[in-house]
Amino acid sequence: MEKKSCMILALDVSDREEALKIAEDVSEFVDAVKVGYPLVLATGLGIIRELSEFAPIIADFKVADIPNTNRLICEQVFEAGADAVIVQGFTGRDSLDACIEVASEYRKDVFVVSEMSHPGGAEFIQPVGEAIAKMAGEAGAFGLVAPATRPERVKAIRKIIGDKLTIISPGVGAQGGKASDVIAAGADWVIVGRSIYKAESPREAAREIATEIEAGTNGEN
Ligand code: OMP
Repeated sequence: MEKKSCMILALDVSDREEALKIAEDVSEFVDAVKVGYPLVLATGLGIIRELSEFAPIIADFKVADIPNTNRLICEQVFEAGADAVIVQGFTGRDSLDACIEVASEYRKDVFVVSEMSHPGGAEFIQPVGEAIAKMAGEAGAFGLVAPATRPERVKAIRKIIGDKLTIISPGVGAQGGKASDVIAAGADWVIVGRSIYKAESPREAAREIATEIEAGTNGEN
């Protein structure tokens, strides 16, 4: 995934035509499209290959099972054409290793959730977030998912992992986070869903956020 706009679209719509239209309209302003349960359960796994025409695809299935089941899930995800998969880290090192083994067989990437962006993310996963981040680095994951709603946590996680892993960060817009703040805190990419796909013009909404990120990274705000 090439770093240009520093933005990933979370395409959580449930209609195939709408999904394809939005992906095409915003492709100029996003470096990847994240596809998860809402869209895949509504339209089928084949949507991954259709969308890959517009951008690299991150399959967000937050894989969280025993190693054998994780392996079977990841095989399906990569056979379907995804470029990366998002997995949970709280299931432990053996479960994560299974995902990373499959990803390396397919020459694909794994992102590990280290802390979640919603208020409930502070209840159980935040206290172990830094340990998960450290484990993900040791296991050879490509990157982490860390919350744009708490840029100070992204900063703390970045300190632990150094430059070893990339950080993708959801929670911008609808959940209250600001794209340029979390990029300044150490995230490589922001993940944006509703603020783009629910906008009257998804293309204009994506353009605005991309401009904000660019201004922020140039030290203009
Ligand atoms: P919006 O809140 O609509 O911008 O969407 C955020 C996207 O990021 C959704 O697809 C969420 O499922 C996802 N997400 C979070 O919001 N918080 C997290 O902690 C982790 C994820 C994720 O793994 O992508």
